[in-house]
Amino acid sequence: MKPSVILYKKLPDDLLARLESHFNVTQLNDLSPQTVKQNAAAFAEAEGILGSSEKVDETFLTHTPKLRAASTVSVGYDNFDVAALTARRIALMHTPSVLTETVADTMMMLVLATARRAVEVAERVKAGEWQGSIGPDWFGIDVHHKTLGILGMGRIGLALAQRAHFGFSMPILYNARRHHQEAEDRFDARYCDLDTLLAESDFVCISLPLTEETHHMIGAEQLAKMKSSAILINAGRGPVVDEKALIQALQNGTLHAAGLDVFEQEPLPVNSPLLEMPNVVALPHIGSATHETRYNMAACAVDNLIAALTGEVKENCVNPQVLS
Ligand code: 8YV
Repeated sequence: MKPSVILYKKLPDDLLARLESHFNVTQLNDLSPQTVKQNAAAFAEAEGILGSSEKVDETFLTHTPKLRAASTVSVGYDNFDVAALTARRIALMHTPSVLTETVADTMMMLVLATARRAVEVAERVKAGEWQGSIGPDWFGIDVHHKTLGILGMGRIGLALAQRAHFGFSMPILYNARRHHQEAEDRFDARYCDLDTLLAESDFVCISLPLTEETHHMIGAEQLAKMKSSAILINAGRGPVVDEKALIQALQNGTLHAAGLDVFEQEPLPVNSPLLEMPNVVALPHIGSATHETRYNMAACAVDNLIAALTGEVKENCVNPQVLS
């Protein structure tokens, strides 16, 4: 008998076929309490689940007594209660490597778009405002040779450092839990404390997971330490930044601009003051959202679930202690 799994994300046909060749798959739209209630029998039998951003916590786990593995189509897993999963010996699998380059591209795009005001001036062209030769009210600021500060030197931080160093000749500062020799050797990145990074960087780029330690790590106090000419980029998780404090800093002009792919609440509420600011580039959490990368993430998540339930896990497990 094939193990039963719940799929709560749409998969490309070939990947769905691969999943179905190993498992009895119940396809659902989400993991909302209503969906769980309506499909109680399927959840009671499920040994695996595969999806992405839905919350998986203690309450959810009371409905899945046979669950052995959860596979998320993402690198971030802050929506999973890892301690609760681990206590029940449920393996949590994620997709860390396949999206690195794409997310780093997104971050570099935000650096360029905010510095050169790409979105704002493109909108002015569309509005018919380009009537003669352009003056300083269309100008941006340079990116090349400016100092880039990276918070969190994981895979994505490293790929961003590579782009900034080789592509834009940018001196790089970074702050992370530990020194990263490769970043220092290959990209000349200099480790420094958070306050120094904030004070010296022209661009502060956040590439951190959301944890208890990183929640609101950038608040009013930290924003005040940044140069008033500096730009904040966040493509990690929204709640790493205190959004109210960010809005205030932008409104007061103590921060030059912000490029944001993630927000405290997603989708970003349409009445957010951020949407009224020309110096804010707000993206709809597209960090990894290319056809190629989203396919590779989904394929990785499928393989992760197959490994966790029917084979041998060699990589991508967040809590490998449950496997022994
Ligand atoms: C995915 C992400 O957005 O991998 C992550 O952690 O934030 C994104 O790349 C998202 O979770 C949808 O699958």
